[in-house]
Amino acid sequence: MIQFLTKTQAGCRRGFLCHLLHRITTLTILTAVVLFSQLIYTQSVKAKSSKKPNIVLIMADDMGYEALSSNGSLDYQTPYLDNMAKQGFRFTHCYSQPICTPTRVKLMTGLSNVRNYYQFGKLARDQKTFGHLFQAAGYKTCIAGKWQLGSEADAPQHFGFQQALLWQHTRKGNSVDGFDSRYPNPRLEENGKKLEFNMGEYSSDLFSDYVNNFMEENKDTPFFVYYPMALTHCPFSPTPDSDDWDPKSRGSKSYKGKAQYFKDMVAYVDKTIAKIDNKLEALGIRDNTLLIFIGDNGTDTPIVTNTTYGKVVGAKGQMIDGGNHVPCIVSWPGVIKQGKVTSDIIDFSDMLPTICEAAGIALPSDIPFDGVSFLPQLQGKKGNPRDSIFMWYSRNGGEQSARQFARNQEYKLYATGQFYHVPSDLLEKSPLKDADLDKETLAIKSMLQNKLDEFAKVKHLSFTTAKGPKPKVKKNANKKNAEKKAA
Ligand SMILES: [Ca+2]
Repeated sequence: MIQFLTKTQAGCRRGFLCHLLHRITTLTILTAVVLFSQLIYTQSVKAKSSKKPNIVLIMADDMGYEALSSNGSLDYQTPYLDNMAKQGFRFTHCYSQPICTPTRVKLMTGLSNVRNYYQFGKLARDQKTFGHLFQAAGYKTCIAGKWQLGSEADAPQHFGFQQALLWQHTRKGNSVDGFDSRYPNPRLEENGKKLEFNMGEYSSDLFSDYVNNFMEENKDTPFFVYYPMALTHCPFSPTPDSDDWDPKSRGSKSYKGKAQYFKDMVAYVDKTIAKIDNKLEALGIRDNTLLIFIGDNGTDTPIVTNTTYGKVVGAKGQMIDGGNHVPCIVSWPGVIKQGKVTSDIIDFSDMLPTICEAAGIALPSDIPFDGVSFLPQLQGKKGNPRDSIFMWYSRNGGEQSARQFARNQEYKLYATGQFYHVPSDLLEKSPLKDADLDKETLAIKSMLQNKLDEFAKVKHLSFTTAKGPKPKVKKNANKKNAEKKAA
């Protein structure tokens, strides 16, 4: 019994020490686990908050400012884009170039056309694009939609896009027997490889599927998607949602098609934006994705749109407002905390510096970028809004035929001296005379003249001897064979 007690007491003493040691050890381990967990959590939050944003830049073709119901259209409805605008930013003064290629060159390089535009349908091979900048920064890059910037098979990769599904890349936009190949059963190229579709496919569905697949595959890495849509360029023709959609159609044979379908095409743009936006949401990356929707130039003729501010006549290709006033909706739920309609004026040279700043990409110092980043405004700051924009436009690149203006939200001054009040004179029929102007308006005119003078000093670079290969001009005799081979 004594022995048992002694043993028990000794056991108790040993047990107490063991218990104490055990508790100390457990507490030490627990503390280490808690500290370690906190460290992991802090790093994870830090990683999450510092993860570079994805950029999705979507540009409709020939869809002017007035085509969105949020911008005043009474004839078409764009509920999805309208809702996106309500929660994001809607710019009421965004200006492109009057037609496709000049706009694309300006958008992709961040430079005024006066510096680097040389030919319709071409982008000089020695130019640096936003694709290059994002790829160099470790982004995965993708382009889908319309190309029309050089038919070399490697063109999209050469300009910084790792993945590409394009229309009018290595082939012309029409088949040899005259069908437009951009919409139903389209002829496309994926990374330069020809693809034929003949099962009732619609190009917008193919492009948006491609974009969505790319985003899914790269959801864990920052990515940059540039989607220059085929819609809503002519030929105005049925979409899969039109009553008379024909899945066997080979496309329109007339260049313009029928204007009555423009409405359906606008609705399909809206539906496509919803499809991509919903995909971002489903992937759990919507908050960290900056999505920008723009139009590449004004609506084409013969489209006339009734709006809350009167009839707007499509003026693609022209210097008047209807030729280059375009929609711009910006959505970034993780950053834009409150929806805003802004009258800050922006042009297409501003997109490159804005998306680069959003991604933390420093602009190369050897390129004289013309844009101003509007990122601060998206972040709720005043930023550095422009007092005016400058446009230099020459369809075929010649300096002699170039037209130029500088403008602010209300007034526009041409290099040739004509001065207009745009809101009251959309068609620019009544140039203002100095004698009729008050001091304030004369000061605006003087400010715009300074802008014109500033760009008058810029040297227009000639790309007739561009570093890249000159485009091969096919002779008519060879055209038929080339088209047969392509098919
Ligand atoms: Ca266009």
